[in-house]
Amino acid sequence: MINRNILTLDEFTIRQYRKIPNASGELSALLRDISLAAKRINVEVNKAGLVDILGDANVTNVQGEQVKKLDVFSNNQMIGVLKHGISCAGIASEELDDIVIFDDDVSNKSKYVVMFDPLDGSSNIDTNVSIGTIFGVYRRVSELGKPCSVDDFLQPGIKQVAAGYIVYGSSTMLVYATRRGVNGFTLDPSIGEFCLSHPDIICPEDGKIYSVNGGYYSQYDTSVKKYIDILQNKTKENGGPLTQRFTGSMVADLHRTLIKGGIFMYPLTTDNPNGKLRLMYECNPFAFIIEIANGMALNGTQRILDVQPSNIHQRVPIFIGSKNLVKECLSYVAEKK
Ligand code: AHM
Ligand code: MG
Repeated sequence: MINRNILTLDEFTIRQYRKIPNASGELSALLRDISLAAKRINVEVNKAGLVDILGDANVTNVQGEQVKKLDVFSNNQMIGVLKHGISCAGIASEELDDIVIFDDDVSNKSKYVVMFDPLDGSSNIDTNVSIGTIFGVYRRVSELGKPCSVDDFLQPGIKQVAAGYIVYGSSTMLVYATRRGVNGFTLDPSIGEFCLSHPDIICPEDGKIYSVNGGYYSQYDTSVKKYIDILQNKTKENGGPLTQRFTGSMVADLHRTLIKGGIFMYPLTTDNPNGKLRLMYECNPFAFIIEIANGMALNGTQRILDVQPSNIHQRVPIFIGSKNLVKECLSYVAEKK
């Protein structure tokens, strides 16, 4: 009997699927594929600050390839691993206008489609703020054996079978959720593997941190302003005082919210009257993860996971995090309606 103190991502997912009768292991393979892309993206993200001394976008790298912008690089890595794997019939990416249907013998038999934001918060790269990759996995509704179709992608978030993110931060972590729970894995650079470090993550029911871009205060509607005023003025007696944090990198802000509790908001603004964040690549995956972890995610009137998408790139407002804070937020934000 080997004493295994450390469980790698692969060992963990295989352990999970062995518990499910007739499971094919496709989801496990898909997560392995995504983790490979994440490791490659991580290497490039770590080198981002060296671009000026190692070369710029017009220079070729050691493999003879052109050095590409990091978000294009990340997008290509995600597409590459999913196309060459056995589990994915097609993808949609925040970086691309249209869905990509893989349409080959293996992919046409694959059960899943994946929607992702390859490098969220990339405007933060210059200043070393954490950035991330976000993904949501859906079971196809189109016929197996044929190419997947746009209907596979236009499913509400509640239909996700798994969702996750990678945060390239002080450590690199991969966190993913299935209906069985949310688990976090930290990249051990010495063996190049993601290792289980945060089993069974639960988002605390309350939190001390709220996260919103206060610079847009004048652009928020009255009900949102009122709720922000309430948060700012909480005293010890009513659960305060609270801390405000907003990095401009959703993955970093929501990773903190998931672990420590709190609320993250990106409401409607006059500049972004439909909201800024994308339903399919940003909001649905995080809504799924936070809900599985016992939190809540709303668009102001409705659960994010129930929103029926009409367009793969549609945007939504979002209020997400600890259950009690999101409920409290709703009591103000819904007042207007
Ligand atoms: P991106 O997909 O172009 O990187 O934009 C998404 C990011 C989120 O990570 C973050 O929460 C938000 O944009 C910040 O936007 P703003 O600078 O408008 O507050
Ligand atoms: Mg994004």
